[in-house]
Amino acid sequence: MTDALPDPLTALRPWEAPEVTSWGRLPMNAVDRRSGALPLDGDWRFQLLPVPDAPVGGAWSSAYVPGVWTMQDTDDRPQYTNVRMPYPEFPPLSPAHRNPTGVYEREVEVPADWAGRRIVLRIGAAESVLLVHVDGRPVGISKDSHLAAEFDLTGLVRPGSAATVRLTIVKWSDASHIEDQDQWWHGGITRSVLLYATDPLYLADVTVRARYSGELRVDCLVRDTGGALPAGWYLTGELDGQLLAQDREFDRANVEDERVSDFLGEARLLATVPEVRAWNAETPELYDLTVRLHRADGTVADTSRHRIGFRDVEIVGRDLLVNGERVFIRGVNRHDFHPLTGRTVSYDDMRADLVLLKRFGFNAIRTAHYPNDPALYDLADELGFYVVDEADIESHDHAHEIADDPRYLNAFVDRVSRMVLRDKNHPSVIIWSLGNESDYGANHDAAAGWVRRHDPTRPIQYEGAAKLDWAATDDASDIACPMYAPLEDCVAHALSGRQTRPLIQCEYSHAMGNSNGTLADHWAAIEATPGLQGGFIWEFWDHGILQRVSDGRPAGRGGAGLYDNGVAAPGYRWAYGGDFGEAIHDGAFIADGVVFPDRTPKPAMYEHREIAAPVRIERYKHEGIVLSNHQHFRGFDWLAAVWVLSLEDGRTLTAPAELPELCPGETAAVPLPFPLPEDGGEAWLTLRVTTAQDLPWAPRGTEVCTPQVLLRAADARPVPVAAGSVEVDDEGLLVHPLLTAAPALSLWRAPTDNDELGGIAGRWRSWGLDSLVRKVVSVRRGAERSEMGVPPAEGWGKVTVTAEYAGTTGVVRHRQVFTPVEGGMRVDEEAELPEEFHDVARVGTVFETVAGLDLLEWFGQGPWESYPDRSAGAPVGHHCVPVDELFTPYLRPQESGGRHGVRRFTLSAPDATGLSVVLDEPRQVSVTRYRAEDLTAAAHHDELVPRTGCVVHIDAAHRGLGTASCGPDTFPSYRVAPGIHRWSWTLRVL
Ligand code: IPT
Repeated sequence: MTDALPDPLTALRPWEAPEVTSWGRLPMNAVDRRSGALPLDGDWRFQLLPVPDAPVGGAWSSAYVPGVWTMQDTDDRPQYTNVRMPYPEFPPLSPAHRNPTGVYEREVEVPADWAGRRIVLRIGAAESVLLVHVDGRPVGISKDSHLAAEFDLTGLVRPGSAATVRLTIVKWSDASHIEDQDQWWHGGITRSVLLYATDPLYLADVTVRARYSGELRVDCLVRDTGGALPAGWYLTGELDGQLLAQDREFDRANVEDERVSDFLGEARLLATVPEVRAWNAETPELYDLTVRLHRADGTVADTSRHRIGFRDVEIVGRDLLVNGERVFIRGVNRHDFHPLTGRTVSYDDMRADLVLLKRFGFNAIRTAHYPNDPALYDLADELGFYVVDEADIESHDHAHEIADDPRYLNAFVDRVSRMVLRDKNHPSVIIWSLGNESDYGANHDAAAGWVRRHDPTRPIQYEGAAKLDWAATDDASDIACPMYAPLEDCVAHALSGRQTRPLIQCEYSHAMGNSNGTLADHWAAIEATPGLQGGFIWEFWDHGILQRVSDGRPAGRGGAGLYDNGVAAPGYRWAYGGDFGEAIHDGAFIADGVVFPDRTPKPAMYEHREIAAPVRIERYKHEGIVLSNHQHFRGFDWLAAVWVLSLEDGRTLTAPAELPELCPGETAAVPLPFPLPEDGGEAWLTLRVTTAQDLPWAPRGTEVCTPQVLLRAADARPVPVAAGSVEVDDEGLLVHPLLTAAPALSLWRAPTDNDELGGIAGRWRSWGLDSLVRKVVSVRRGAERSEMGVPPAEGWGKVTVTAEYAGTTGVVRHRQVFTPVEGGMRVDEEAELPEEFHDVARVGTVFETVAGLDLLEWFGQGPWESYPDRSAGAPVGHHCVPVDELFTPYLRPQESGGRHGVRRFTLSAPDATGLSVVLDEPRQVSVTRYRAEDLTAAAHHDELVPRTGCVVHIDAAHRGLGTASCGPDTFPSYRVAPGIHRWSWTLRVL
């Protein structure tokens, strides 16, 4: 290629021309071209230019395709910003002197047997502007970073010889201003590149409409490279191996409306499938459809294969119906993300994402905030997910300016229409989304108009349109799809009588760090309130990039296996915003998913699984246990179950469970599986529900849910008999052989992301809760008759310690009464919080133990981490977890590892020595290797140095988690009030 003449593609400066959405690019379509294609993935010659019009030099390195150069060995690193653009230039401009531009080049051997065929180059996705040259000749331009671009190379390449393909990718452009999504900025080619050939007579598009009734309509477009179509071509279709046009089983099957213009062939295949197995997310029944285009002599010129599903989507009144049912949308927002490649995801990765979501009760995905990899939709069809397919439009930083800017009109319509053209045949796609966070303007209406005409079978949603008035009926959105709306507003709207359309939150329950508080409250309200149908949790991934700590580089594709259980290997860490030295960044806001960067589920996932339980225990009554079916389309035949009775005294009884035959929505009483033992104290009955057979997303025996009911409440705890003595020093601190730090008052927790970004931790710091100064007021040994109400002999060993904990704006008075009892001591505590401390993190006790007590066993909620407003997924029972596994390694260290509703626990060494604690009532307890200040001081998990002993918190009250990093705080009922708090616990040596 000669660089002497100005290259027309570069000369156009298309990176600053929003009107130019493409040049020379073929129309998007839904024809399947996977078979027979020539993959061009692998190492390409590569060089990174400082700006797009810089001359291409002679020095090449190499880069892997598909892959972003920002994750490979270049000096252009990933950068994370949320709302703001990473540079100040106003749309449509980009930084004039710093616009990394990757030039990828390779030779392609064009198969000799492609002679006479139409040859097409497909670039799966490139961000943000793609310029294509072949043998130095300009071929085309494409924008729209998350959809494929195809170019016709027929006549430009010679079958049997090699062609040089050059792909130039400009990182910053006018398009970046509408790709301002909350994710890492990268540059490069993110999906596969391939070359394929067709007959000159070819299928230009296939549009499938398959209805719940069994009616099938397949509309095909036919073209010929020569322009004019040859006479006599025709189409056939085959459904699950049966020819549509010939099969007797279909009562109406034929080719209809065949219209042959000279240049554009249109034909429609029709059929009605009797007793069709309908598609829905619970039973995703698919049929194989093959469409064949024949030449006049009957030979096949072109073929397209589709997996189709028969289903209807409609809005009736304020309900979104799938096959006539008002389904709940248990959704999550999903990005194409991978910690080693940044943006390139394999089929196996996507399958693993969806399998995990399925196992945790999700049934819907919003492809935030752009069309995801095409294979994701195949998997959603197959595994059963409702998909909100979202166009690649987010102009967040300049939303208002762009929404009505006619220069961007093309881009809006182009991006939305191309998505629809690509994904229209997927039964999983039930809603089109016009994009995210781009204000609302005429450009949106133009795009919506195109969709309504082209695909009237699916509703449209766009948060920016509906947010002005959820009840409006004249905007671009068929659904009110707010983000982070307070629950009470949603309920009030549904009850207002004004509701005109379904209310499904496009984002809610922000999963940043230790979060997703009040999720169960949300779902209780959604399920109880007609008009509310669910929403999409923000988001699936923590986008931590695996980074080598020594040189700060992304580990890249070589980093496979350098992580486990959510934690990066020594010498590596999960990078978030700022970790690549970015001057402008938004920190850990990129780590806000329900899974860690290696897809390890966070505890919030278990909460979700239980909230989505298909089988529920409604109540325990004289008639037995009342079970209900909380699905929409199926019974319980895919499930197996076993009853587990957990008694406080340590016993666990099990019995096989027979699930009743229940249709969706039905309830039935089943008898108690065993007589309730008369002794044993508190008793909980759990139905452990698993898959009864191997499913595509779960082997037989996979746990599905664990609904639970209380059969018998705890008896009043007997007051232990006073005996022996306790040792307390002059400072009023307990001296105990197993404790290295005496029990003290704790009001502080390492702020969660919600605490920090919600401004709550700032308040705590201003009150001085992170650095309370303890002053002992008095230490009294022995008891007075009047005080104890017991004979002196029993009170003599008792020690009462009064201390003050001073913050900057208030003082907490704290009293501990240590009463020796058989085998240990009882500790009664009381703390009086002044009015100033009206919403603290916790009120409780903290102490530290000697090393070696490495196993925690408890009776209470578990085994997962749980908090007062996130405890639905943790059934009460006997749990046993090594201390090192109790902690949750959130990317930015924060309060974690808590267990809710703990009644008693033991901490023991392998030789069974250790300590036991019995609590006066179910309390929040945590046992970790870290003090709150250790966690507060660290910015990344790898900076933490575990202590050898245990840091134990017993909380009289612990603040809920909420979601205030982006959304509502926890409810007032989960906050810690000022005033007097009392709690007590009994400590014994094992
Ligand atoms: C909203 C965005 O749509 C989403 O991309 C993500 O940024 C999320 O919030 C927070 O993580 S935008 C926010 C400013 C409400």
